[in-house]
Amino acid sequence: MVIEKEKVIRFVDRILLKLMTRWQPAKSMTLFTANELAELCLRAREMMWNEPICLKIKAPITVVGDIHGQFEDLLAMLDSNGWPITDLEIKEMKDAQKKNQSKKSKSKSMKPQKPPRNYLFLGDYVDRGPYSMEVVILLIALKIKFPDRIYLLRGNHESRAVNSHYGFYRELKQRYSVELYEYFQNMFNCFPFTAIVNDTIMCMHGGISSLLEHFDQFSAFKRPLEIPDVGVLADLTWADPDPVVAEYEPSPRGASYVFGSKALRTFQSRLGLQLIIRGHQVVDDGYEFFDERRLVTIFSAPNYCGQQDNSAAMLNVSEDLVLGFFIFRPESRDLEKKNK
Ligand SMILES: [Mn+2]
Repeated sequence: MVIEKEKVIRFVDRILLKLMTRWQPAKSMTLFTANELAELCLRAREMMWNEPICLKIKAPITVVGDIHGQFEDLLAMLDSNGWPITDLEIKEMKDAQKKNQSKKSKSKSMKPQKPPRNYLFLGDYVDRGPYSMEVVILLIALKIKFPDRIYLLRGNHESRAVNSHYGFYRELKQRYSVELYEYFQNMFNCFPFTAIVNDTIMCMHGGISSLLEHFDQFSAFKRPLEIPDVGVLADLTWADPDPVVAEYEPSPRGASYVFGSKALRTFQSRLGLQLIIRGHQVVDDGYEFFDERRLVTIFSAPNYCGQQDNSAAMLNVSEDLVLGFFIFRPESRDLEKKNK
C-alpha cells in the first residue's frame, strides 16, 4: 500500500512539474501519453465521486470563474495571485524525481515560504480556448495531490451535450483520441455542483434554483450523472441573474431560468445565506455585483476568445470573509490594441 501510494505521488508530481515548468505550446504534444492522461482521469474521478455533491468548505479560499481552455492565462494568474503549492514543495517534488534517476541532491530550505492559497473553481474549464485539456489536467493533478487545497465544481460545459460542440471534443479527437475524451467525460460526470463556504456563502457555476429548499435535497442525486435538462442541478449550472426580472423567467439560453432580486432574497433567507458567488457570464471587469452585493459574478478568462476586451478576476475570500479581487489584464494585449 505504501509503495502504491508513493508511486501515485511520483506519477502526479511528474505531470504537475511538466505543466508548471516545461509546458509550452510547441511542446504540448510531446509531454503526455494517452495512457497517463487516462489514468489521471480515473484517479480524479474516484476522488471527486467521494466528495459530496454539495461541498462544505472553510475560508480563506480563492474563487475562480470560467477558464475556457485559456491555459496560459491561468498559469499567469496563478503566478501572480499565488499557487496552491509552495516553492519549497515544488523543490521537493523536483528533488524526488531526480532521486528516481538515482541522482542525489540535498534539499536545503530557502527563504520563508508564502503559505499556499486554497482554491475553488466554478467550472467551465473546457471549450472555446485552445488548451482545454491542459487546464483540466493541471487542476485535477493539483486535486489529487492536495485534495484539501483545491475544489472543482462542474460548469455547464463539463457535459457531453455542450462540449461535444464547442471545442473540447474536437481538441481531444485531434490531439489524442475519442477514447480519451470519454475518460474526461466519465470524470466530469462525478464532479460536485456547489460549495458552501463558512455556512453563509454559496458558490456554483450558474445560479440559484426555485426548487432548492434545503441542502439535504442533494442526497437524492446519485453520480455519475449527466447534467439534467431541468431541476436543481440544471439551475445550478445554467441560471443567470437578471436585473429586469423579479422572480424567475425562462432563460434566453434555452435552459433553466433567469432570476431577479426578489427570487434571490427569498432563496438566501430560506437557506441562511449572505452571498452567492457564480461564474457563467463574461463581465468587463472580471467581477460584477448584483442586487446590492447579494451576488457576485466572477469570470476568469481575460480577453475572452480573443474577441472580447474583458479583464479577468479571481476573488480572494479572507478567513473573516472579507472580499478582495485580484484583477488580471494582460499588458501585451493592451499594447496590441493601442498600436492598432
Ligand atoms: Mn457557463
